[in-house]
Amino acid sequence: MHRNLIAITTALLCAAAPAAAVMSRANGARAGVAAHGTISSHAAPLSSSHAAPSSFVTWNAASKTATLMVVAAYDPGVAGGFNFDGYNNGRLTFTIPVGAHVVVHYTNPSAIPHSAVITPLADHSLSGNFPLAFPGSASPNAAAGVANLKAPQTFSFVASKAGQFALVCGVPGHAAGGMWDTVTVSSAAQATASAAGASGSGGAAGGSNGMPTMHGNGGTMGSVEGTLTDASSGRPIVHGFMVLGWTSVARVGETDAFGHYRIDNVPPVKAVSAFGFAEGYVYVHGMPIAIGAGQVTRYALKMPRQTFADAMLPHASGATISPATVKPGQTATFSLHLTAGKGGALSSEVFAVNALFGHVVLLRHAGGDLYRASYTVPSSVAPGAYSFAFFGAMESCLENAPYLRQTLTVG
Ligand SMILES: [Cu+2]
Repeated sequence: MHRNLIAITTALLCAAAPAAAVMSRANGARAGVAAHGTISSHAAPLSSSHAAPSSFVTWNAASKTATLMVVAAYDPGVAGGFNFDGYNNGRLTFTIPVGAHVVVHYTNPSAIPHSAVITPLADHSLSGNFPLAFPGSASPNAAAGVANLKAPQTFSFVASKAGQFALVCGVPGHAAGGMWDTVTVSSAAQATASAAGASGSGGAAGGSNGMPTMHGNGGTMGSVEGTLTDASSGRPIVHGFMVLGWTSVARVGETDAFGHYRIDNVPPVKAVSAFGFAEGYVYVHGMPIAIGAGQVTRYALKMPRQTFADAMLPHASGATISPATVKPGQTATFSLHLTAGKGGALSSEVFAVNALFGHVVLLRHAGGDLYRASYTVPSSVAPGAYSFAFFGAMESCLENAPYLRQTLTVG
């Protein structure tokens, strides 16, 4: 059987911070992230928990055409935005007459990239690389997705065979995290949509990315704390990294046995990117968050497990730190050999991190497969031996696993 695979395409969406506006408010107010704008293609407000399923489909009997309105993250409160039209985990069902023309208008008002793919129902829990159910049944560059998409991407196909299919997000890990609904192609007389069960906001299969909140810490610098948890099980992720402002403030925290991280003494900034990385998980590009003077920003991420074959992942080798012992204020050279996996191109996110060290060492391309950084150890770093985790990401949100380790001794 021929499977029409969607190529994983290169895009900057995992690597670049989305341009969402961030508002900082003092003392207990939510550090609101204005990631959810209005949707030009649909009149219903985003804050409504559910719109009638029938409002997302129209049927033209004369032309035998079903028009679907598919809005990713329609309801930011359902599974952290990992939903279509407010529904996740298959709860929304589009029913399409066999042989119908199907036109899908896809939008995504959120700052997290998503896409829309119609795939066989049996494939809905793949980590990525979803086969197309019908030629043309996906939004462009579905593996990368697109964020802040207000003008619809429109794609169309012919529902040429009866069967059970799924509408999934093609960004790796998102469908496995619950971002899918159901499409039934049958002998129905007209296209309809219906919903089953409750919303997924408290469900077992959570999505990603809640909203950050803030409270006072009494100082002049800011702090960030929160958790990294498994998007499917809800269990804490241990030894995961929260990377804050990888090209700016370049700070990092690591999760403990409760999945909790905290990063202190962060300079106040209106918006800084936040990424969750953990071995065995698809990395999560979170919302830009605000750091306030004297404030603690709380930010939690739910991360989807990655289940790709090793060949898809980037391959890392030869991590070194030289010299292995330095004093504060002295420079060490960090290097790593890194090659892309079959899943796409490498991004610029190549890191050596240790949370007690606290600062992100960003390795830059130095020719061939070599990535390198000459890093001057800040005088604020306490003496000690720091085991750095080395990893590099691909633009498809995958990174090498396991992470490589090298120790730098400061003192
Ligand atoms: Cu998605």
